[in-house]
Amino acid sequence: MKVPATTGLARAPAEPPPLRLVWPTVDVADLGAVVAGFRANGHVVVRGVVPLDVIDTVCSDIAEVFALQARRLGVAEPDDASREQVLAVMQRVFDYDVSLWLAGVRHAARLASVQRMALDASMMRLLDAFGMVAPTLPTTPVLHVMADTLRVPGGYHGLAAHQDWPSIQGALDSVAVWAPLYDVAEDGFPVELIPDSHRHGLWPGQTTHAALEVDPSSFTDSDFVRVALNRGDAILFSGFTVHRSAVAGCHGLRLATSTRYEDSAEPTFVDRAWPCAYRRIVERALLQPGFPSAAQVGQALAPRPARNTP
Ligand SMILES: O=C(O)CCC(=O)C(=O)O
Repeated sequence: MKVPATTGLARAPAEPPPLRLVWPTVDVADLGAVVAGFRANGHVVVRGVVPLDVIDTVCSDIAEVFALQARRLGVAEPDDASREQVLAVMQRVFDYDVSLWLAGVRHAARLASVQRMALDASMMRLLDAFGMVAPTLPTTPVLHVMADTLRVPGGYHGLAAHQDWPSIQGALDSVAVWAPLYDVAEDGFPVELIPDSHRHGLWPGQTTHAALEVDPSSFTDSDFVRVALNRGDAILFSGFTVHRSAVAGCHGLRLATSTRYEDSAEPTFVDRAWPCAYRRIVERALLQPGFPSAAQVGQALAPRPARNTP
């Protein structure tokens, strides 16, 4: 690792990154070890933290979002919310119209179930263990979709090396929780990170539309570690941990959510009056002029049967 102006380790030759194990890996039952691991390393892998029924609901809602478009387009709907079926229906919508697929991904990120996962009691327990006072979310959870067959030309296909803090600029002790919705193997687009990179504070980099990307001359590919995660597991990392999407050699569909939590009482956060680089922007002009008619409003409000949601 070539860290900013502190060490002078040699640049490794360009070759595929070795698959080292991320340490530490802790069961959620040992919350003390979770926090200790995070504080010592800037990241920790927590096994079994997100309840599976909470994840199941997210997956079936995502399947439903794309099923709604599949029905409209007259293409096959998913039979269930398995990864294979979700990929298949996403693929059909993608092949029909990439912008419709993108709209589906953006819409799925707004699902109540995604937000509920971020606010589940399991997450609140974690934040309590970290000693967070009146924790806040600087923005809603992010839904990350990666698949080799769902690659928008010139569009998003993973994030380059970055730290989260510059995108938020809030509490210095923020914790990001990255949780897969299906198992993620080491060749299934995991997140990879540089252990101990948080110790160097802000790394030099360049602002892009997606992040403040860390200067590639500051690291080598072999500095990154990746780990396979099962559904229910999560990686917790600091706002200063350098991380990126693993792409090389990866395939399949990977779905994950990530949420950032901040401690209202972090002293510099209080002194800086809780800044937040995220902005909510509202388009005031009508997106579809002339829509809706009064009849459409009436129809939308007509009685319909309740759903038995889990
Ligand atoms: O899911 C990914 O591939 C990237 C996640 C990430 O870098 C982030 O959440 O900051």
